[in-house]
Amino acid sequence: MKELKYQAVTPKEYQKVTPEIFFKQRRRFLKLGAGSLVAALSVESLLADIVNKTDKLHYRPMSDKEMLKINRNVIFPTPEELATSYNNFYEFGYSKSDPKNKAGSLKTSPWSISIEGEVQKPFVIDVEELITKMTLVERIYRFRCVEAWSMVIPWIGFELREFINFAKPTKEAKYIRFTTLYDPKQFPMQGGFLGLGMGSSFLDFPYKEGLRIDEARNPLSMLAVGMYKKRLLPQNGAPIRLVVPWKYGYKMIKSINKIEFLKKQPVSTWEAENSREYGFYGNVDPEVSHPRWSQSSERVIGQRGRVPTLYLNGYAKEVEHLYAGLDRKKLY
Ligand SMILES: Nc1nc2c(c(=O)[nH]1)N[C@H]1C(S)=C(S)[C@@H](COP(=O)(O)O)O[C@H]1N2
Ligand SMILES: [Mo]
Repeated sequence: MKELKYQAVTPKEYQKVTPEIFFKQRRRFLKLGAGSLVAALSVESLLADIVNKTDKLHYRPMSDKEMLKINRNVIFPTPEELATSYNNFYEFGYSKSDPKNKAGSLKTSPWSISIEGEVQKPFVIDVEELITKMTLVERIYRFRCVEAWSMVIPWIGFELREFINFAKPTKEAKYIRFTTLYDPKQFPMQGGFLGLGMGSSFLDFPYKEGLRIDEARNPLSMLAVGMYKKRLLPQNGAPIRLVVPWKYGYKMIKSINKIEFLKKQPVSTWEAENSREYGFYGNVDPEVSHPRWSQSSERVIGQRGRVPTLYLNGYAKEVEHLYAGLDRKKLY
């Protein structure tokens, strides 16, 4: 596979896609003085290729208490080792270690994607060819699973709106649906419980997810083909997966091989399984509890303790307008 050529995050862009809190926090961190020099330096080196040191930002300094809470979930990207070994990919099993242990055999090249439904002309394209037609960018996003844990992931991919323009949907297209490859030979759980081909597992495979077309066109929405400056590994949804940072992780469907434009709101896989617990919207909201647990705080993978969950995962400024007038309880 060819090396990924992508545009690294510019300070301006970073500011656009990353909560202000990040910048406030970073400044505060750097101001702590000699005692924190080592920590500050390591933060600087972590970010050296991401954020230009001359960026001018207006901000309200945070209290030390706030800082201690926030720096854990925003400043530090999750160690790559954790992001590639603690995964949800039910096609390989229910445990967090199954994807890494079992996904190695997934054949991700060649990989074609079929574009169907409300488009001027349906077509099939290989993911490698698609990549050459899109503008690859790096985006560092917070990532929040519905199970109340979180990470910070440096993705590489392209904006979904660029793909939508390329796919040329008709005016009738109000929703977009993504489907994971169906191949029980490669995804053991698709073959039924324990891969024995007896009945079906608890999920109705292939995994499907959907977005409203305006959500999909939001500049934060992307199709990722890499993370940590490299191609996606199979356990993270190679060769191509959805990334929508203000929604719970279950929306971020992996290993996509079909994209359809639809007139009507589709039913997602988890929604079909239990719509009370996993709605179509899946918006991160600390005030709307999961029926079995609170969503007001989260466990940051690789850190101790919990931090407060942010409304729309910290991206309210960018996406809140999409939900004006809608009941937050119904956006779960
Ligand atoms: N096809 C498919 N996509 C999927 C899943 C899955 O089981 N199958 N799990 C989802 C859930 S619940 C989460 S939290 C994220 C996990 O992504 P990660 O393993 O890269 O962190 O993938 C999402 N995409
Ligand atoms: Mo999840």
